Amino acid sequence: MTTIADRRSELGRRGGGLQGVPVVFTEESRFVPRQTLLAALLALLSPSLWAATCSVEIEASDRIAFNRNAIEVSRSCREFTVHLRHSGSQEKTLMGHNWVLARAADQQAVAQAGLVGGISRSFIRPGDPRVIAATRVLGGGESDTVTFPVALLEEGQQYLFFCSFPGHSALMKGTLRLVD
Ligand SMILES: [Cu+2]
Repeated sequence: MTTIADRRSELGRRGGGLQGVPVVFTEESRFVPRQTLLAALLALLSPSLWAATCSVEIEASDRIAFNRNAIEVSRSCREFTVHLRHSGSQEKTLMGHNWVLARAADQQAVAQAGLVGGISRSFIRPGDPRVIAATRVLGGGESDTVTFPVALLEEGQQYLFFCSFPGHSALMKGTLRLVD
């Protein structure tokens, strides 16, 4: 996590400031001029210095549902991370959930192909090239995370995320799209 102090020291290292306000920080420096502090705060507010949120938390429970039906991925992200949590208490063999990403046009075929591998392969056919990203199947109380390069997403393409546990994808799915 980047703190104001980190930003300040970075500005100090660059030796620059906003609008010609000199920014000089040394280890001994105890006194921060008000102007300098203002410059640092303005820098923090500048949109270009804010990294987009390149991750999302998604949850499922003992019901056949995700807690969201849409995910937006900023084009400015190099990678995107999905944190999946199963907040229920049922065994994964009864009410398992995973998070799988594929093109919308491939979604049903990917779910179908995944049935063959069974739960030991998290209902994903090993090596299925249509799977862009997938977590393992979780039971109650478990979590998993998957990260994928945003470069895998094509402009104008439609994507769906879904749970490939048998019978779940009709209810457990949503859209994923690129945004600015
Ligand atoms: Cu599920």
